[in-house]
Amino acid sequence: MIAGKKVITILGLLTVLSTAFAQTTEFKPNYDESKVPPFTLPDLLKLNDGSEVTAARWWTRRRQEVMRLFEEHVYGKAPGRPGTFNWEQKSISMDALGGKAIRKEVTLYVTSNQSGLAMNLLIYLPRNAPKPVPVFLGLNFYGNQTVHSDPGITVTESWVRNNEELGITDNKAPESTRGVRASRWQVEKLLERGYGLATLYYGDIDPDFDDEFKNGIHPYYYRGGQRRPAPDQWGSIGAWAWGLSRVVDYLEKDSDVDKRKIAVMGHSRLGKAALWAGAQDERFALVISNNSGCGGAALFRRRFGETLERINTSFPHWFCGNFKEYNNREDDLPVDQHMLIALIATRPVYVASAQEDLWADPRGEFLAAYNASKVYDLLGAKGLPSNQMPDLSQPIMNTIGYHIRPGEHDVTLYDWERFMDFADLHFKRGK
Ligand code: GTR
Repeated sequence: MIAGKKVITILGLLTVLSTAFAQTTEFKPNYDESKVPPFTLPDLLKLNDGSEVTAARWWTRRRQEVMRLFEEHVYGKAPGRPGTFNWEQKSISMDALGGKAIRKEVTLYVTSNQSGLAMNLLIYLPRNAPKPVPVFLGLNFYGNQTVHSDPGITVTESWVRNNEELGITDNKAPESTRGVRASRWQVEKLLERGYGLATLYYGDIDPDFDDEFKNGIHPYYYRGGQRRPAPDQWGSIGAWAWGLSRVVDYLEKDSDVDKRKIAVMGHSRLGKAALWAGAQDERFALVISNNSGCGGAALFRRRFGETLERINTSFPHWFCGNFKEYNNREDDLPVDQHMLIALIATRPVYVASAQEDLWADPRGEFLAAYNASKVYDLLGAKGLPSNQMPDLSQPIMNTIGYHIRPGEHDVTLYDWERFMDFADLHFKRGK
């Protein structure tokens, strides 16, 4: 008995030690191009049964196949458009930002009785531009009040991630967070060029922490005693993408907005969500990924910077359960991210990288966009012309667009100016 107890104690000790070891062994990202392993990308232009994909077959078969693969293995299936959906305009100003803008706040509900999940949308429209106007839609990280110092914006009351730099310490956004992310949104510049902006806090759809999907949108769709999404059902990125589509449900009804000219834009984890939203929902006329990296525009198989295992470890709630099967097995994953970008074809898609953002693997982002070009070219649109990355600040603007700029992981005025150039080009607008 006593010997048995000792064995158990030693085993216990070993478990504690090995867990502590696993937690302290630091992940060392590869930043050396010569250490990128050789790999073969899954062929976009072969059906699962091996037959060739023609332009017609892309639309009738291959696109659906690729979509199913992403749903089943990467982001999980989302529930689609809800039966009951309504909204309420919470505020409107016809002379916001010194008369330059119309500002609206609209709350979107997923239930008919307006209790439950509320997504608070902020919209700026250029006041003097002829309506309807094209709009950029993007999720924000810390609440709508961060996108501009405009005192008319309601400060979010939702749970937000703590961020010492922004003075958020108790998961609640203080007044002082007004405008702290203004440089990432460039509201005035958008308005000057005739664009509107629609934005909402991503945590209104699903708060960004691993609570095993008890909060946020997921529980609204549990069926028959279900307690968390099944392994092939949506994680948080799937939920954020779903929320972006719910905003389009509303924007389509707003007569100030040109519903044929809605561009979805996202940075970093929200760039991952923007790409997945754009892939699934063809109402997004244009899609922009900014520094979206692993699980966004970057190729998993390069294992450069953030890796598949690393992202599943740091953010176990982002992808579907099945995705964890591919930790350290990138080559077995039936897709890679060039296929995600190809799902957007032939709508315009723009991928933006930053030189110092090695964690997001700029070359991997470029190569995914380049390899998606096969589908664009097959369908008569123009992808990226070469597998050589352009120089810094030398944007390419075909139906697939790309730039890499100097600097770090961020959204800058330079990025926005290129996004607007790209939108001008495809929405056929003069400068
Ligand atoms: C990092 C994560 C990246 C990216 C980024 C962000 O911690 O590893 O994949 O999503 O966060 O969203 O800012």
